[in-house]
Parts: sequence; C-alpha cells; structure tokens
Amino acid sequence: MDPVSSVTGWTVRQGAPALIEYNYGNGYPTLSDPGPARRGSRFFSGGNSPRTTLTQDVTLPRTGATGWSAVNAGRVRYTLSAWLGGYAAQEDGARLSVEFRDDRGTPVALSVLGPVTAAERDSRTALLERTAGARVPFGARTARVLLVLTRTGTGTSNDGYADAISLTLRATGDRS
Ligand SMILES: [Ca+2]
Repeated sequence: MDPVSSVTGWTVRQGAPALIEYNYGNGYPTLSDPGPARRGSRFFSGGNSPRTTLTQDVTLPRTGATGWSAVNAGRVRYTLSAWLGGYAAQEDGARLSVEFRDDRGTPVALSVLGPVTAAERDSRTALLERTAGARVPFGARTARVLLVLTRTGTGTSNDGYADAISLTLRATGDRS
C-alpha cells in the first residue's frame, strides 16, 4: 500500500511524514532489515520534507502509583524508547525527545534519543533501539514527545526512520 501521512495521536508540526509499509520496497527498510521484533506494518519516515516534526502531548496520571503525588515523592521513573534509523550511508536521521513540564508549562527535564548515525548502522539501512530513562522530576505534570526526522543527504527523500516509540512510567519503592 502507498505511504500515508496522517498519524493518529500525533500532531504534525513541520513537513509531512510518510508512514511506509515494511513491504513497500524501493530501498526502504524491509521486514528482514534490522528493526524492532514486533514492528507492525509501518514505520515513520520524513517523507519528502527536509525536516519533518511531530509531537504528542501527554498529561501524566493524576492519581495512583505513578500519579502526581508519587512523582513529587520521587517514586516514579520513566523510560523513553524508540527504534531509530536511516538509509544506507546517508546521514538522514531521526531524533526522539521527551520534555517534562510543570503546571506552568516550564520544562523540568529532557531526554533525547538519536539520531542514529550511518556509522552506527554500519552504513546499512536499519533501525536500532535507543532508550533513556530517569526519575520523573518534582512538579512534572505533562510530557511532550517530539519526533524530528531530518534530511541531510542528497535527493528528495527524508530517510529519517522511526518505529516502536514508547514512553512508560514505573513506580519505584525508593528514591532511586
Ligand atoms: Ca535521503
């Protein structure tokens, strides 16, 4: 099937993403290239825009083991995870970040994944797993997840790729 450009749950801020099937061919990542084990049918690419950005805003749980009071007690950790990649020896790439904000919208923490370089991919078309995590900071109420797909090589195709994006919260028993 042809690529699609609307992405449920995400807001396109810049450019136009293309969600491409792993069986699309044309040199794009396939089901046999390195990537997530459970990769579904499509992955994010940057389409034909030099820079494509998407955001997803999340309100942290108000109550419960990962709720606001647990956050303020230092008892919640987050993990940001994604598979990021690119095409052959090109340096087109994907970067994923999460920015936690307090009730005034002021940033209180930031984690960034990628981009995965061509050297890290051994100059082959691939998506590689990247993760980061830390304690959710005091006062955090919302999180903005930002995906940036950037074209740096020649040609029109923005071959920053991403898939299996997740942000998870976990209650901890101590102030680790
Ligand atoms: Ca390219």
